[in-house]
Amino acid sequence: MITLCGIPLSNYYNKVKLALLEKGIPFTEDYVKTHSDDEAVLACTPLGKVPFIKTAQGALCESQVIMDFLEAAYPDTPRLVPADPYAAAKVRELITYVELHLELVARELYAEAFFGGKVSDGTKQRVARVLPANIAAFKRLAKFGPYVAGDQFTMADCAAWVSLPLVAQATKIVLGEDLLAAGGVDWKSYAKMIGERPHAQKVAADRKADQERVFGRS
Ligand SMILES: N[C@@H](CCC(=O)N[C@@H](CS)C(=O)NCC(=O)O)C(=O)O
Repeated sequence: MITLCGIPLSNYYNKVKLALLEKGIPFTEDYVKTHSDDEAVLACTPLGKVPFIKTAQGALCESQVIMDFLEAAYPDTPRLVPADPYAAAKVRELITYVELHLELVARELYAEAFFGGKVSDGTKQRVARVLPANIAAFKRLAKFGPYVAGDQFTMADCAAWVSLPLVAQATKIVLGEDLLAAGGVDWKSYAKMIGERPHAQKVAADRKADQERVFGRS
């Protein structure tokens, strides 16, 4: 049995959780906070980032590594990448764009957007400069047909559904403009459509409950 470790507030945790649920893979959850100095945790996730999983063979960290492991280790569950190697690579290409070129750039704003901190003007200027170009590039690849990679639900939707709203919210709160919407990405309709899936509803409910527990608000 797989154990998913991390926190339900984490987008990367929820990316893997949605995949586990969509694939019908049995798992349990273990609440493990970020920035742990516990040697047992660092042995599983050396940077202390979440999520990580524990398997019968050992631990694995990095959400996309975990996704690819699940896809390979559970071939008889619903596929989250097409069988065709090129189509599968196009799905992973989109995930890279969402996470490396959108989410990781917007992440620099999270301290101020979500956690009561401050980010420097230099950081804001950098994000405001880099993100519009990256969003335009993402738009060239994304299909929204209706799923982000085309007409099938894939692991790119697990990644996009958890991260696009954060990019939009962080830029709106800190820069005063939702750069995704400004760039012509109708992320709200997309997030609503994916959010209607029963497994996405479960992920969202667990996230909301954790947010209320931690911050006393949703
Ligand atoms: N590339 C990692 C990113 C994971 C990540 O950044 N997780 C956040 C929580 S959403 C975290 O652990 N942050 C703490 C840190 O960066 O030290 C993955 O895909 O798993």
